[in-house]
Amino acid sequence: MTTLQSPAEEARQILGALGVDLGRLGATGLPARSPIDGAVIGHLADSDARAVDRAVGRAAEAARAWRDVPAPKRGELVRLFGEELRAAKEPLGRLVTLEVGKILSEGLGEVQEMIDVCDFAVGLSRQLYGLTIATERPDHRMSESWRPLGVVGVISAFNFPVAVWAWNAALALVCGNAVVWKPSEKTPLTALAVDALLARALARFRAAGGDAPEGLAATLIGGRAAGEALVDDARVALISATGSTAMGRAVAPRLAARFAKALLELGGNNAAIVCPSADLDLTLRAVAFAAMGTAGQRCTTLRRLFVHDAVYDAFVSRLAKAYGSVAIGDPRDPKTLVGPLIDEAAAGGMARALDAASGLGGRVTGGERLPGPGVYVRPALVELPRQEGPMLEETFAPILYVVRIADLDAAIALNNAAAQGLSSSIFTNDLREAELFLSDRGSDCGIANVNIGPSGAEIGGAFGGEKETGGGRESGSDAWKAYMRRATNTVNWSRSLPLAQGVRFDV
Ligand code: UN1
Repeated sequence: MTTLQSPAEEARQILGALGVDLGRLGATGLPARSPIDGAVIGHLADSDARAVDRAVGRAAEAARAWRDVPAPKRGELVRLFGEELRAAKEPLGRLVTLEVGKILSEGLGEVQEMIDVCDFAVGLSRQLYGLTIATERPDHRMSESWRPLGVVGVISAFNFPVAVWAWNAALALVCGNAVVWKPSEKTPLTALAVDALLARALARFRAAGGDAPEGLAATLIGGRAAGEALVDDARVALISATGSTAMGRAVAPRLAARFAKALLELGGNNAAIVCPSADLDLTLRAVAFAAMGTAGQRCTTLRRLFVHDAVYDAFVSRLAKAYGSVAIGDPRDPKTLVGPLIDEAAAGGMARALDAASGLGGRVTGGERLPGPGVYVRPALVELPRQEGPMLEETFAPILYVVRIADLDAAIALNNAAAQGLSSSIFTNDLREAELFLSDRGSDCGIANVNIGPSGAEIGGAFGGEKETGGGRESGSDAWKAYMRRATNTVNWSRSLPLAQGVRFDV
């Protein structure tokens, strides 16, 4: 085993190198920890409602100036930010690993996802297309155009502490908005690092004559009170919130009460179906990554597996071997595939779910607690006689429930029986099965894949899901429209006033 530096020491070094003022790390306030050993890296001041009020006030003013900057010029700021991310990919990726506990290749992948969405947003900054619409009236022109919303609030979760903010911020900024971010209180340090990198991009943008107002992008370190103040602030036009369904249930009615826009990215209880014709080597690798990767802490993590009777015994025994042998430990060690859970509460949730599954006749492989410091567990494979109990709940931990199936229609019904509808997969080489899964009668999720696991989406597609996942879509495709308001514009360039629908009103 390679000797590695203490996570706290290494995190401080990286923060300093990335331009974060280490003076912000004090002895009181919100603790920032590394799950690698559970040690506190430092404490940060907790933003109160007044701090939120000030940041939103500045952002509202900034948004009024930023909307006057042409969109392709706004894209230039995001391009510069993408350059900063490219230059800092290695240390920032390592900081993600230190603060979240995901393995280094996933930490780097998270930064790559930020770079990708910046590139996407830069292209988009010249493509915020509206429509020209046929009008029934002569010498009239009808069109649709897209305008900035103003202030966009982003509330993000610990598991993708910086990428999810980037999906939102890169798009929101090219769309002409100011952004106020409340990162998870479990991951404030990566947020501060990203904030420092954005400050560098802003400085370069201004030095080149760009007009970026103060307060355009604010980062508020804080807990629930700060999040609530952001959600309730009438000047915030859209809240994009990523987290649990419980969080969404608390946020959505508050936004509805003030008719604000909501972009919700909530829980997932993602499934995959393994059919008799599946390439089992490929399926094994896909299932292992989707279920055990990020220690089961992605919203797209594979949690439910339906395996056809014809391949069940052969496949599940191989899978059990993989669960027994996967390397667990310090995520900085290149041999490690599964790092720590974020905190003790996550291990508690996992243990409770496994107990409940055993009570239902589940056969559990793995799942045991490993020695710390830090919360390390062996991922668990749970063979259940039928889908019930904890299998229908999202436990944010590496538990994969497996159920034997005899027919595809029944498996699709089981896939769709979850309360959430984020991501789903089928493993098959049968065209008819694949197309059925993707059809109207198939998966009801926002993401449906063939011969790929449910996690690890690229930013080019719209990301999000249905039902208790919240319905929001982020990153690619036309997700940008969520950050703008649509205006339908009709221009009469004739000398008369024909009314629509043939209505007469002659005064
Ligand atoms: C999340 O877990 O909140 O598809 C986001 C994926 C990643 C994003 C996950 N691109 O797994």
